[in-house]
Amino acid sequence: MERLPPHQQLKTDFPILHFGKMPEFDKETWDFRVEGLIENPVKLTYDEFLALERTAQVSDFHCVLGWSKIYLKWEGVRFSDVARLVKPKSNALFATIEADAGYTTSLPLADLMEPDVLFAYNFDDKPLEPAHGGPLRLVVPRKYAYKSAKWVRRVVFTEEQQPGFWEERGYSNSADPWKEERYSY
Ligand SMILES: Nc1nc2c(c(=O)[nH]1)N[C@H]1C(S)=C(S)[C@@H](COP(=O)(O)O)O[C@H]1N2
Ligand SMILES: [Mo]
Repeated sequence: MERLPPHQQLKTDFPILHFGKMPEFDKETWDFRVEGLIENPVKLTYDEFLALERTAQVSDFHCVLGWSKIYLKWEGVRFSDVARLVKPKSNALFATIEADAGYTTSLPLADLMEPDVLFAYNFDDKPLEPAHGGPLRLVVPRKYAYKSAKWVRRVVFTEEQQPGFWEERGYSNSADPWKEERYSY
């Protein structure tokens, strides 16, 4: 199976890439909230999040700037398992993912419900490093990695798609690396 989308180069190291300052993690004040068009809003502590059903997943990672990594091993909670817990209403069609330091991205639920989409807290069988989004990041392997928000704190289910941080700055909303959907023009 071909794993490298068009015009992507394989990286051996794992670059660290984000806008702004890396947030600090305080286990005592950290929480994970799910809100918006759902029956059952939740606010979980770090330990409560770790107690959710966990899934391990090997997947690939494609940055829109042209580098990819393959066979990354993540462990965490499937987006679909979180959705099952919060019960989206019938008019919920998208979710906005909000991270510390103001970063956001959004996706159709149809993409987020794929079984390889995780809120990941482990990488390579170790706790996810802060630089790569620890304690918790979203991993959306089938989209360019700006959809894989690091330091996730809140998910909001919506009827219409809210533009994310990079999407507002000219990057594609659909972000499919196999179709090279890099820019919104
Ligand atoms: N919170 C946050 N998440 C983010 C970003 C960011 O700027 N802030 N950048 C995205 C982009 S463009 C990429 S390529 C990946 C990089 O993840 P890495 O630093 O673990 O390689 O994080 C994504 N998630
Ligand atoms: Mo990126």
